[in-house]
Amino acid sequence: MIAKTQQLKAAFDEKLSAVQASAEIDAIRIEFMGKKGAVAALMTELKNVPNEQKKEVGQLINELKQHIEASMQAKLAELKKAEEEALINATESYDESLPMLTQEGSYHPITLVQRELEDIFTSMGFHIEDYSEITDDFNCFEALNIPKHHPARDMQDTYYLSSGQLLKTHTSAAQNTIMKKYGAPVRAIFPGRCFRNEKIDACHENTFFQMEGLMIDEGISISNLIYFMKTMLSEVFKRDIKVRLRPGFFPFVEPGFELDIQCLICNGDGCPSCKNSGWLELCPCGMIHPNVLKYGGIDTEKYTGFAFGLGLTRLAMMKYGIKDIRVFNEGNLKALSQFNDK
Ligand code: FA5
Repeated sequence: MIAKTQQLKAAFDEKLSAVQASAEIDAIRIEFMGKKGAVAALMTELKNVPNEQKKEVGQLINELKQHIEASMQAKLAELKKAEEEALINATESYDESLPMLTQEGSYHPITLVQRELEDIFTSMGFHIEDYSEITDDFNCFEALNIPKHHPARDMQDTYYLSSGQLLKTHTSAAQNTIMKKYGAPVRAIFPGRCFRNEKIDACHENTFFQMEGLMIDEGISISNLIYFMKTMLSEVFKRDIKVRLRPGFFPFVEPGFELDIQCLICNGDGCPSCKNSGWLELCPCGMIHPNVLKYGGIDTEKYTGFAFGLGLTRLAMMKYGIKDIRVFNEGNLKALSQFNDK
């Protein structure tokens, strides 16, 4: 048996050294390591070996198996590398003067609106922050004055991950991190994708964009908030639009407001895009609740601030006259490319 094992090893080495292409390795694997292969046959014979030799022969067969596997792997890697290099080196001739066949890409309407807003806010001294789409209960709710079992959680049907984390339901989830990172004074905007388990219709998606903004400094009041909101809207629409400010409840602001704009699809008459109300909820906002400032490590005796959570997807609908929010996520390039004015 010992001699047989050695012969098999020699036979394998000889066959492997003759292999020229990676595709041939499989045949060798089957011949030697397959269910009915040479090594399996050797294992069957092991039962006939006298007991005192079994251990030694068994060990030899195991070593042979390891040798075969390792050698095949090394050979495969060597052959694949050579084959890839040969492919790269293969000279292909092509005509450099031919026009490109690919169609030029275009920006998504949300990207266009987001960039426009970023320009407006950076010109007013805000800086842009980035924030991850996966967050946790503390950042998304608790640090925003929404403790566990608070009814306000029902307004945002949340996707939880098996890790215990969650997909952020609103960009406000970044407020605490930003306060801790920069302290006060601070002016920041943070656009991002949000996720809610929503019943989808012409103005609700389960995946949509918001742009959060916050400003914290000494002596900040509601008039500052209204000034920034007005400036932002007049810059984006570049024409007169009707807005209304009404009280709105969010546990993380006090007082809180809902800033609606008159629907630009139906000019206020009512249509599916505005749920037939003539108005579209666009930008809730308010003065940051002192508890939220405290969670963020801000001195509430010295500083106050405002925050807003602009519905970026809905803003893009209004700006470009897109009647149905589902267009944004459908991936219909023909529909999405028509708004490009780069
Ligand atoms: C919030 O998400 C608050 N975090 C906003 C906020 C920030 C308030 C800071 C106060 C201070 P709300 O759930 O209303 O609020 O969403 C904000 C905006 O996001 C809405 O006005 C709307 O324009 C947009 N929005 C909300 N849900 C959807 C949805 N399912 N599809 C598309 N847009 C949505």
